[in-house]
Amino acid sequence: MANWRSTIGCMVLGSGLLLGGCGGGGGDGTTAGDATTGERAAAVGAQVPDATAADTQLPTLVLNTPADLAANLTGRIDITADASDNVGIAGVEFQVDGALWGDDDTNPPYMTSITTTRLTTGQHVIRARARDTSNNRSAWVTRVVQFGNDVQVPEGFTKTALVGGLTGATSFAQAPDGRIFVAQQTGEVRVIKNGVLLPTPFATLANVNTEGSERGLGGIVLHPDFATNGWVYVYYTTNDGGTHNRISRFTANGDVAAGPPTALFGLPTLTTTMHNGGAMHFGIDGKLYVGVGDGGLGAPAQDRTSLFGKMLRLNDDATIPTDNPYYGTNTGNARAVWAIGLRNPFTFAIRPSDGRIHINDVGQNTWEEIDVGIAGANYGWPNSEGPDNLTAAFTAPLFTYRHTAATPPGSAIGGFIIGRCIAGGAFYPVGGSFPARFQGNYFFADFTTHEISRVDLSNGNAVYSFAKTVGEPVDLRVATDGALLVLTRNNIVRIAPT
Ligand SMILES: [Ca+2]
Ligand SMILES: [Ca+2]
Repeated sequence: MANWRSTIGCMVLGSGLLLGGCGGGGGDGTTAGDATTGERAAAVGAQVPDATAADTQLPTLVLNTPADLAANLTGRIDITADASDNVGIAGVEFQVDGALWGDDDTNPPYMTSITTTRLTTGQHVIRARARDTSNNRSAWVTRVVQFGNDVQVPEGFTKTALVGGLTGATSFAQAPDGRIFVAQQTGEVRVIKNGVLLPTPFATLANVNTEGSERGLGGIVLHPDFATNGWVYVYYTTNDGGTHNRISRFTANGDVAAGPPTALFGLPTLTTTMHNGGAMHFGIDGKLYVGVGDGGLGAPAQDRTSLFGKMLRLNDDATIPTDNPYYGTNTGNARAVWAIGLRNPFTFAIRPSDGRIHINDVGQNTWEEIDVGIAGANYGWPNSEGPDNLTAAFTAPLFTYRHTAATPPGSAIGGFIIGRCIAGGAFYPVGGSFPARFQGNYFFADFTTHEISRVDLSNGNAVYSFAKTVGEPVDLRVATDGALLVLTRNNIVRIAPT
């Protein structure tokens, strides 16, 4: 487990070359930064010991308030710091959630403030660093804090119900034409067109097994060439030939299926109703990735010849790619195994820009986790959960959070992010309609807390609270218009800049 709090400070430091250049007599005039730095150096000229020597000594900073792990903050909070340097401090920069917060403070006392109601209730990360007159920067000093109040989206965003009227929704997908396809657990595929839930289902699956609370239709994905081939893939529990999960494919004819689906790939017979998995997405390699739960059995997740507790990789006709990691050592359908050691990967996401995969694995007793998808990786279940009992054989989670608050709150891995069932993941694209500080983030939801958080992949995988829904989230998607869509059991919530 990479401890993101210890990696935040690893920013590239400014060099002392600018001051050296200025001291050469008249300056080399190469950058506007020289003039600025030169002016600052002149302003503290009495402190410059040798104008011809570069100052390479970093400034230092002490962040006085807020305290680390300050909880339930309300009202306005002041962020205050002291800075010192061998030559002189040019300014102190502040960040909130990985983005600069206001201008540099160039005069002591160094401070800024934030009104807590501007950000969503939950975890936020405050940072400060000092810059000296030679543009040397201290490491970021970080405080992880928790905002109180009851704020459900950050300032500048609105949350609206795109559509209601769904029943037992589990997964959704969006066509290039904007239509949204929703899987309902009892076997219906519904279509939302122009913001309206069509009364006639796209299809209703026959022989769906919905025993227990987890069986049924659990996943849906559209082929990358859906616009031309109309292929809609579903993952569901069927009674045909013994109770098992199956991947089938419909062909669309307008807003309804052209006929019954074709069964493409069968998973092993189930012996419990739990941990069915069901998430499906196409990679940028054109392959179909499938998250399969451990069937409530645990141990088979470590058996690379079992299909339980795995990420699978298939061709779009459910034949098996010959470059799968165990293609040469497994036989039959087990050649589809791509990664092992998962408990219930009910949701995952693939980044369109480069194919990076984040697998959300629902935990058992203590931890929820986000794993980075790697061919042949072993994520440890059932021997390891979250950061517990990791060995060299297991790939540690990218981020993991507890089911219950630590003592004191926020002090364990995962900080103030708490939940019992990770469900829904989406990469927010660079160039989308969200402000720059949200772009490139990985958003994930928790079914039990209804909270949506975001992983700041460019800031040491720090995690910030983003939104909260009324209903229970089961899936996330960035819509074709750049909004973040949250599928709950009975509606779709749209979150977008105001
Ligand atoms: Ca210095
Ligand atoms: Ca794991």
